[in-house]
Amino acid sequence: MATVRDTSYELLRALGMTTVFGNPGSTEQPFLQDLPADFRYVHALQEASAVAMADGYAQATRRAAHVNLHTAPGTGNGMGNLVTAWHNRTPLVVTAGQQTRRMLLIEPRLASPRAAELPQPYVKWSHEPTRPQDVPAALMRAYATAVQPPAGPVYLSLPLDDWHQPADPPPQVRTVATRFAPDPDRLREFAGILAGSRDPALVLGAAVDRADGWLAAVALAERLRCPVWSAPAPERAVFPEDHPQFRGVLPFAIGPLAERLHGHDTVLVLGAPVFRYYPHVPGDYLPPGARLLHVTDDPGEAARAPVGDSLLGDARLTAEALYDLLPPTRRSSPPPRPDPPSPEAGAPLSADAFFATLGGLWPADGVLVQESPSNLAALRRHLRVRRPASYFTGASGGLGFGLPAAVGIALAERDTGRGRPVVAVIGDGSFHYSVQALWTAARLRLPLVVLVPVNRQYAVLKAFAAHDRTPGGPGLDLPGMDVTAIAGGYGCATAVAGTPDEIAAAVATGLDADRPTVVPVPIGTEVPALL
Ligand SMILES: Cc1ncc(C[n+]2csc(CCOP(=O)(O)OP(=O)(O)O)c2C)c(N)n1
Repeated sequence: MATVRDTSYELLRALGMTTVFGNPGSTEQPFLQDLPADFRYVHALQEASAVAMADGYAQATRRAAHVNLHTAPGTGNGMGNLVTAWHNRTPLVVTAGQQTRRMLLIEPRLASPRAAELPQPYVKWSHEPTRPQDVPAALMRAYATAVQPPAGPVYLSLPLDDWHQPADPPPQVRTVATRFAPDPDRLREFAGILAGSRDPALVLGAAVDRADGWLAAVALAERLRCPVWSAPAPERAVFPEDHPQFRGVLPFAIGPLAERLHGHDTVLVLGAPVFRYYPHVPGDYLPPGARLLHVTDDPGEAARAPVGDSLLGDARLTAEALYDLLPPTRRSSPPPRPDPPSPEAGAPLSADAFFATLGGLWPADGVLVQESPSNLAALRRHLRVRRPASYFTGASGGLGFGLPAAVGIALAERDTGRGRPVVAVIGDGSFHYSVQALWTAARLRLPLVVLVPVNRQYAVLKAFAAHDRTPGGPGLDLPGMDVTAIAGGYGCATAVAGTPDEIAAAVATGLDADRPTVVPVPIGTEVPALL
């Protein structure tokens, strides 16, 4: 007779989720025992890494991924990156072990007494099945919830004695839509406003890349002949950044953002929140006389926006539909933005010199994973992303996503056969939040290159202190840390690179290697301005 476990594996197989990211504990062992031969367990040494590896893998494969966590403490460890997965809109099916139902009443060790509440509010659905026989159907519902727009993580708490119970007949394997088209009447209104606009601007968000919408965005931008901005603090790149209409990334503060859009009468925001702000710089949300049109697949995001009129729809479908409705314009295209000045290669290198070097050697099909807070602007100045699905960072602002996400992305590049080179730029502070992901990358023999700008400080927090006039706080310096020794201890190759030539050699060698390479790059300690 089939067990709950047999039926659950059958369902996961049918849904294409045969990779399990996780860290095992006694509450998970009845699920994991005798893992079927067609399943693969990606072993992370801590749950934060398991969640972000699965996130990177899901984003790069454009499919839901499965993470298996240890009951309450494991869920707690994974929580920071679950917050990030929520903001990333990544479809993750998170299962967590739970103590045996036979003892839950008396709350034994490792019981999670309010398990379904624990990951809230950073999951779309959270549940502990009422009966063991409901586990497979709950997995089906979890999957359907995770992948439908707006996609995101879901959580199931699964008591360890459920797996060997006799199963009900298997649930139907169902398919669900992962995108939806906009309301045609409202779409025509939006097209009419854009067609009558004197000077429109297009602001694109990560949903464009998630929807594989670069071509549609370029066609729409060229039809409108307007400047194109990336929405602030984007977690994905959204447009070819060498395109003459591309203006860069909008600032993440209210007043400065509105200033940057000065003069436009219509601002079309496609696939982004309105807007992702960070430091509070008061001001008007929009420049005088501007009207905002917001396209999103998330009613919550539409409701939260402080200004603008919204239209619900998938970013790519909506861009394509708007293109079809818009007549050609007589406006001339804006002039291209100038190239950044070439920085001097001093010693130690400035962040600008480091990233100008990286931009110069960047492989055409390279994938960049970024978690380098104070250096972000310098990186984006010199390394222009030109292809879809090739720039990833966390949408939440929480550290500890980038390094494990890069491992998941590199694994996806191998599994899909695309084999694109993956390079992560991870600050020497950020490096430590999920550092154990390096061990998984080494075990999987992934040719991931991790560049670590070493400034021995939390520079962005110093920039914040200067901006907010809160100087003198503790804990902003990072002396006495040996990135090379740590990376070597997890089984990675290492090479310190202090000059452009050394960086070029380390990247070329690392991308050719059969294991990850960690490259500390000493850089200057100057603290860039926050805005
Ligand atoms: C989980 C988490 N803890 C703490 C912070 C606060 N924080 C933001 S940036 C930062 C410093 C990052 O340092 P590093 O990676 O060296 O980059 P730098 O600012 O020096 O460029 C810290 C601690 C955070 N964002 N997330």
